[in-house]
This record gives sequence, C-alpha cells and structure tokens, in this order.
Amino acid sequence: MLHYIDLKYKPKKTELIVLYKPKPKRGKTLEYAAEQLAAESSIGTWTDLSTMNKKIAQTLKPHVFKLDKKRSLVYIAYPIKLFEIGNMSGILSSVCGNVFGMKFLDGLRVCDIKFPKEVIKSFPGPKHGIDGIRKMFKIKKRPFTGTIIKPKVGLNSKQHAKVAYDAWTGIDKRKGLDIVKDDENLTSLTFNTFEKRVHLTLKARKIAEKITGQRKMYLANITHSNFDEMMKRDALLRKVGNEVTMLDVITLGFNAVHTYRLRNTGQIIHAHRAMHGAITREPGFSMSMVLLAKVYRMLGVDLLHTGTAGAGKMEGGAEDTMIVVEALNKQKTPANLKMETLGQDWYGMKPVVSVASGGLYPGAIPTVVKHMGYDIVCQMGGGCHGHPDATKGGATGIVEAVESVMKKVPIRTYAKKHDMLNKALKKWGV
Ligand code: CAP
Ligand code: MG
Repeated sequence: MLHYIDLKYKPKKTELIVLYKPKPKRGKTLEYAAEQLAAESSIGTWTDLSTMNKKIAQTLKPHVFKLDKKRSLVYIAYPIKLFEIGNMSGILSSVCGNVFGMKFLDGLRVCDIKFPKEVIKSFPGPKHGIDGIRKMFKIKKRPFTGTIIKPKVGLNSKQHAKVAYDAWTGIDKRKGLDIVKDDENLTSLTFNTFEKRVHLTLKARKIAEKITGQRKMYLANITHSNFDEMMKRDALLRKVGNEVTMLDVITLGFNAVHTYRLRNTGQIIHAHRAMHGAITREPGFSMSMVLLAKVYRMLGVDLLHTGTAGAGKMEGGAEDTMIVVEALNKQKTPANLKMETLGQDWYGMKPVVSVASGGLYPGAIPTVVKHMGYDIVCQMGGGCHGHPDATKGGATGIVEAVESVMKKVPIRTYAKKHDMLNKALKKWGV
C-alpha cells in the first residue's frame, strides 16, 4: 500500500493544497483519516492495485504534510498534474468527491483549497468586478442599495413592475434604491412570465431613471435547469438592454455558471446562493462558504451573496462573513488558522462584490458596513416592503441609513431629521 503522510514534506508553489477537517468514527485515528482522504481523492482506493506502478506513485502521489491533532486538521498537497486545469467539476470531483461518502467518517469539512497560479489563470474570473459595475452605473464609493421584490412569488408582472418603480424612486421620487432584484424562486410563472415581467419592469426603470436622474439596476433571474432556455432569457435581456442577469448558482451547478460566463455575453452576473446551506452548514459533512466563494470568483460571477455579518436572519456571524468578503475582494489573503483558511493569491483576477442580504433592515446597515466595508450591496426585501410607509418609504429609509453611514452620523441622530429612516428604526430597531 502507498503511504501519503510525510510531515517533512514541503509543498511546492505549483501544488494544490486542501485543508480537511475530518471527524473519524470511534477507533479511527486522524492519521488513518488522512491516509484514506489522500488516497481516495487522488490515485488510491481501498486496497492495493496491480495496476499501480512506481512512476504513478512518484509523480502523482499527494502528500499529507501537516496534521493538527488539536483541531483535527489535515493538510494535503496535490501535484497539479492530477487535475485538468480549467475544469472545476473535475477538480471538485477529486478533492471534494467520494471523500464525503466514506463510512469511517462521522463528519468531514473541506475548509479551504489553495489554488496555484496555473489553476487560477485557467478560469475567467469576473468580467466586470466592482470597478466595472460602479462605472457602468455611475455609483461612486458607497454601498449599493437594493431590494428583492416581495412577496417572493405571487405578484403578477404588472404589480412586480409597480413595486420595482416604487423601490427605485422612493417616497419623494429622489431617494430610491439602486437595485431591484427578482427573488431566487421567481422564474417564469403562469401569472408572471419572464418575458412580460422584464418588459414591464424595464419600462418602469426607464421612467425611474428619467425622474431621478440616476442609473438603476434590474437583476433579472434567468435560472433554468435547461441551459438553452436560460440562454433564450439571456438573449431577451440583451435585446432590451438589461445589463444584469441573476443566476441561482448552486441549483444551476458549476457547469452552467462556468459555461454562461464563457459565452461572454457581457452581462454582469449576480450570483444568488440558494441551497448553499445544504453544502456549507456544520456540523456533519460540508464545504466552507469561503471555498464556495473562491470557486464562484474563479467561475466568473460579479456579485455573490455572502451573509450579513450576523445582522440578519441567515446563519453566520461577523467573522464568518468577513472571511468570505476578504476571499472575494482582495488580491492576496493570508492563511487564518482560527477561521481555517489557507490564504490565496488571485494573480490579478478581478474582485467580486459581496451582497449582504437576508433579514436586513435599515438599522442594521451600520453594523453591516462596519464589518463588510463600502464595496457591497445592502439588500433587503422585508426590510423595504414591510415599512409602515410601504415600499416607497422603505426604499427611502434604506437610502437614508446608507447616507448616515457615509456622513458618519450616528443612525439614531440622523433619523431625527429623516422621517422614513425614523419609522424604520421604530419598527425594527438598530
Ligand atoms: C432576502 C432574500 C434572499 C436571502 C438569501 C430571501 O429577503 O430574498 O434570498 O438574502 O440569503 O429570500 O430571504 P429578506 P443569503 O430581505 O426579506 O430577508 O443572502 O444569505 O444567501
Ligand atoms: Mg430571496
């Protein structure tokens, strides 16, 4: 049998490094887990093989170069030749594949993968990134404001467009939001077809842009399990001049996201991560959100949902979100043992905009910005349409909350002279 543990081994810069956190069943050691993980994710299996030879072992064998028994961490370096570059599905089938099903494990987390330059360079990355989006929509350095039309599903196309208009223009037709987004489960429904919705919503956008003098974004959800149908919707968006498409990137799969990006239709890609919890949540068997975020940066999305630094309704505290934001918008990140990340050099790949969303309300914006910075989208559905003065009041309340942060005025002080923000704070607090 081959042995993979070599704690004297120094990983090469060209190798792909994986950080595993296994929970072996009773009676199984971390060393045993490490050997099994290394074998199953590369050239080995449960027994020795007559077809194995010295050359394969010498050139392709991964090395377990570090074991952290206290934290149950296993570090493995894989020769790059084990993988087809530019093939994310192939890479993940190796290092995040069968390993999750192995019966000696009670749990396993793939905490991070550090991708070498050759792999990073083999993926397109975001086409626009933060600077491209700011330039296209003429929005200077401040958080973008946005809403998701609510109810998630139920409004017809005309009602949808009306709510979008209210959100873009706000209470006094001056303080509206930058972004209106379809919800993740809004596709093309009998009472609200994609085509009619796009047509009417863009008509509303045109008027909203004219009266506010501001550019507005519509994030149209083209998610479909049939790629051809998705491309038809993409073609419609381009025909009518809508610049942003929204994809549910987990339910679509890596292939669809990568292929869509490579078609290079020029669209800004907003990535919604619905279903990520089935992959990222602990305990049990999971991959970290940091790892998923890195994967989607490589595949080429421009915006990605990241969590809200603990301020909203979804799982994840401030540190969990911050480490994801860092993986999305920095050029180089250091390893972080506490957060179980390996660090990454992006070799010039454009950054992705983090989207704070899920249970947010205007009073939460200072906390969100404090942890996530200015290059983000502050997005709220309930926190807009649940406002006492309806969508218009909610939109203005959100804009005023961002104003308070930008002017560095405490939000409660700012609310004293800003009615819509004041009402939002009264309803949902800070
Ligand atoms: C938010 C939202 C988004 C979540 C997804 C929702 O609405 O539209 O899908 O943000 O979570 O349906 O819950 P609310 P995440 O503002 O009304 O909560 O961003 O964590 O992926
Ligand atoms: Mg949603």
